[in-house]
Amino acid sequence: MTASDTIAAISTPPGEGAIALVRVSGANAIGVAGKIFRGKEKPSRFASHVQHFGEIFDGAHRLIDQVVLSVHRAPSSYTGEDLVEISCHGGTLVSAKVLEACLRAGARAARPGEFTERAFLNGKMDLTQAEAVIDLIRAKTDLALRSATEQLEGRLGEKIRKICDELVALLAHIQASIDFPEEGIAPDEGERLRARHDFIREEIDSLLATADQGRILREGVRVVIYGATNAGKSSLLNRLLGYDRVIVSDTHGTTRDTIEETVNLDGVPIRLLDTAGLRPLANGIEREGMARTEKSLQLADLRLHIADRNAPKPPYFEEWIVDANEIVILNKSDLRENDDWKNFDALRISCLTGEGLLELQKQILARITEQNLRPESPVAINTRHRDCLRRALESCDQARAGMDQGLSSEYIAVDLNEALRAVGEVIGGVDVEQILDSVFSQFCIGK
Ligand SMILES: Nc1nc2c(ncn2[C@@H]2O[C@H](COP(=O)(O)OP(=O)(O)OP(=O)(O)O)[C@@H](O)[C@H]2O)c(=O)[nH]1
Ligand SMILES: [Mg+2]
Repeated sequence: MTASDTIAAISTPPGEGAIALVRVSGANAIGVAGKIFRGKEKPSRFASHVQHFGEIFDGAHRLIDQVVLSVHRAPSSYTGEDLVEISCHGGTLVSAKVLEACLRAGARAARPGEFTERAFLNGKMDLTQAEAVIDLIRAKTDLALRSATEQLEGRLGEKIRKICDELVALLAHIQASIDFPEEGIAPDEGERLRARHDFIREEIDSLLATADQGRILREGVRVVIYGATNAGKSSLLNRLLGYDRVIVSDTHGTTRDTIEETVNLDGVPIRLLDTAGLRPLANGIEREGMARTEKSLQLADLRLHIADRNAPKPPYFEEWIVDANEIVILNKSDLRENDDWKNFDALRISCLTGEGLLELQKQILARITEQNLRPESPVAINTRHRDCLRRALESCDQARAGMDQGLSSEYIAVDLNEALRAVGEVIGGVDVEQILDSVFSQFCIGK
């Protein structure tokens, strides 16, 4: 499958730099290059993957820039189509003019992600690999980067294909008894069939268990700082970030909105949220801020509940229930402790002197590890994969229920087909008929 038209885009980020890269892909990519490039040789005569120096001219034969151009012939290119790469000088206007020249010569402006989409459509990569490209670009920690690289190399795709193969084999055993009931073959039945099924279910389940880690690798752990006004929430955010991001003042209710920043804590990306302080007598804007705080708290992986050690203990602390997702912190340990806090079990820190902050970071990491949120395995699925695999699991369970109830093979096969389709969606679809044909050709069916 190939898209027919030729696309072009500036592949480097906007702004000034040493070099900008303009890419052209499609059946007419080399033709487009031929119209705008002048050098010792014509691009149509270039060997694949070799760089050539030359000049780019626009339609009116005006010189735009001196460039280096290479031709990557199908199918040995990123997109699997003929691909031309033009490295021009990295000015915003220069690169825009080179792109314009390409468009005037017959290419069309590419949509976001279209080069990678074509790579997928042309079978250069499966869907998980295409998704890994964007993860790789966005990776903020070493582990996220490693995870993306491994996914790009096809580790997740491999696992998915293995599950597909096992589902196909299971289907084949069931289908064999439908299609060739009289033939002298011995497809698995009863316990052996169930064991096959249960093995597949377990594999899907263990991939599903990586969803939380996948979310954290891609988005970070959501850690929400909350508590009474003036407790030092914004000071804590600034401290953990290492610079003064948020306004700090001794006025109660300084922070009105939620503020989010990402920090890298020992390789774990943390999305830190500073929130509007909670207090009973709040005006309109503050109430809205507090509503936002509540919302952030609902989505938090971990809550840092901070109070001022120097101030009286807020009454709500009396019946406060601290769960595993909350760390209670008493701030301002450089000041005298109010008697209310005597023997109160909490981590004491000072955002002013930095005392206790290392211990806090340790505790944050420990909680993340305890809750199995600390990403370790580089194979971790994203939300799309999770949705596909959940559907697959449901269908598997239905098939299993069918087996247990002694339903006829046709019914069980329908559910397993559904499961196969859902797992296949993770990598971009499987052709069930084709795989079944190839499996059946291996079956030794009677004489
Ligand atoms: N002595 C002392 N003062 C601190 C410490 N941490 C914060 N403060 C001060 O306490 C005041 C309130 O700090 P903020 O960080 O603005 O408090 P907040 O919880 O964000 O307050 P709101 O945004 O109003 O809810 C400021 O004057 C800070 O300088 C600390 O550890 N020791
Ligand atoms: Mg604040």
